Amino acid sequence: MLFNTYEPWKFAFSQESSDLDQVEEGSWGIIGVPFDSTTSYHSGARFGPTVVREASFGFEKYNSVFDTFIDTTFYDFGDVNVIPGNCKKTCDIIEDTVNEISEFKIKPILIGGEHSASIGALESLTEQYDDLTIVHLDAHRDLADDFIGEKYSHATVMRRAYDFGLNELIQIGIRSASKEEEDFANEKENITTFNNINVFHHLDGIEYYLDNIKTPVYLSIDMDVLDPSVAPSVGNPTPFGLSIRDVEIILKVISQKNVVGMDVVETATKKLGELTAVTASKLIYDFLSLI
Ligand SMILES: [Mn+2]
Repeated sequence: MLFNTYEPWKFAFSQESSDLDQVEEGSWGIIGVPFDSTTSYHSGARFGPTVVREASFGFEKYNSVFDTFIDTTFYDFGDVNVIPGNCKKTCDIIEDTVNEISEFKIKPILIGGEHSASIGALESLTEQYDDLTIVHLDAHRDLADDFIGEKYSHATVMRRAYDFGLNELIQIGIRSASKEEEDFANEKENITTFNNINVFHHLDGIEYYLDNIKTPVYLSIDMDVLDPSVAPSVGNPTPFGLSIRDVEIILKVISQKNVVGMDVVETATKKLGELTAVTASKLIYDFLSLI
C-alpha cells in the first residue's frame, strides 16, 4: 500500500462498509444532519457533521478514561439530503431515514445540525416504542408550541416530541425558558426538570434518578447545555452552564440503560479543531466506548 489514508467524512472507527444488506443487527448508525435554516442567532450548525467527524480522528481506539475500547459495531451512513429553508420536509426525510435503518435493527446517532434534527428521529422512535423516555441535555426547554409561528423549529423540538407521545421527558441543565414553557413543564407529570443549579449541587441524586429508568431511552444532547466557556460555538450560547465533567458523568449512567437512539446537536462552527466540535465528537466517542 502506497498511501496511508483516512476518511474524514466518516466517523473514526466506524465500519468500512455501510452497505445496509450486510449490517449487523443491534448495532449503531451515524447520520449527519447539515441543516440550520431555523437558527435564530449564531448560524453554522450545517457544518457540524463535518467538523465533528473530522475531530474524531484525534482519539485512540483505547479509551483510557474508562479503560475500555471503542469496539462496538457502528456505521457511518453519511449525511441526509436536507432541504435548506424547509424544516418540516427535512424532518420528514430524517424520519424516513431512521425508519429505514430501524428495519435493519440499527440504532441512530444523529450529528447536528440544529436541534430540529431530533424531531424526525423522535417521530420514528416514538412510533416504534410507546414507552420512550427522552433524556434531554440543554440550556433550553425547547417546549414552545411554535416559534414565531413555526411549528417545526430548533425551539419547538421537545414540544413536538411530547405531542408524539412519550413515557417521560427528563430535561437536564435548563437555565432559559419562556414563562409558557415553564408552566407547560410544571403542569405535566411526565416532565422532570433538573436545572443547572440542581446539576451543580445534586449530581449524585440525578445519577440515581437516571439509573432507575426502566424504559427505552433516547438521549438528546444540545451542545449549549455546556457552559459557553467550554462550548462557545453553538446556536444560542447561554452562560452558567454545565462542565464537561457533569455531562460525562450523566453520559456514563445513560450508556448503561437501554438506549435506542441519540443525537449531539447544535455544533455551529466552520473551524476544524474548534473546541465545541472536539467536545461533541468526544461525547459520541465516549458513548460508543461505554456501551
Ligand atoms: Mn438549546
